[in-house]
Amino acid sequence: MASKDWKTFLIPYEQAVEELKVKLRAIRTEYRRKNDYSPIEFITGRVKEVSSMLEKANKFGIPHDRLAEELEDIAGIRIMVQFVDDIETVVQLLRGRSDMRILYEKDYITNVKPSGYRSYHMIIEYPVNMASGVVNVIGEIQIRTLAMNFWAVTEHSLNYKYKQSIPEHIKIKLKAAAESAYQLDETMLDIKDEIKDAQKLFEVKSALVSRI
Ligand code: 0O2
Repeated sequence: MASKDWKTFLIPYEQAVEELKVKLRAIRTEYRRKNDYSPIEFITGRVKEVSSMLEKANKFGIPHDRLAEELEDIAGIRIMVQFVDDIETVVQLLRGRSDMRILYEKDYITNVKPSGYRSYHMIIEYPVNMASGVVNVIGEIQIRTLAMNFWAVTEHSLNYKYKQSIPEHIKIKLKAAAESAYQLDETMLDIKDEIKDAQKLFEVKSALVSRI
């Protein structure tokens, strides 16, 4: 595909990512306005790099005219939460939405990947209204705690550095770090109510100070 064709191919994906970021960030704003605890901490989104798409297509033998159907993470959204049980809340929230269809889900929290990776993935179909009509875009929403995200982002950059062949001694350290991240999530969950109270107090104090 020529670079102009890639640009055209990616338009609905870019649109989907932008719309989903705005809509999902609005959920956090809504909770905050109501002075309620938000299960969403922050959201990021990206459209997969063409080089990364081609790499994956080559790895799995996907013909270029099948990319839209076979590559499910061309449009990617990441939702970060503070506590492990917020993931279930966000999952329920997404399942109840009328602007997307959940195709299937992958629970890498119960079924931790051999690398140590933990996250909850939802593969969705999202309609984008283009000038030419509606295009149903397939995308992936990853939901994870801040600790899971720290681990995943770090491991991802090491994979990039070592071209997917991280040395064994570093892999062992990464496994240990994944276990520590899991323990951190469990400990924070134990004191979730304490933390929520403290954050609420802190927000009230900040609001008062900003009015002075
Ligand atoms: P990027 O740069 O985030 O786009 P497979 O290749 O079969 O393992 P599959 O079936 O395509 O994966 O889907 P899966 O397992 O849901 O993984 C898709 C995305 O999840 C990955 O995209 C990563 O973002 C994340 N992910 C999955 N496993 C790992 C892991 O072990 N470590 C980290 N850091 N992230 C992971 P890409 O295309 O790899 O990368």
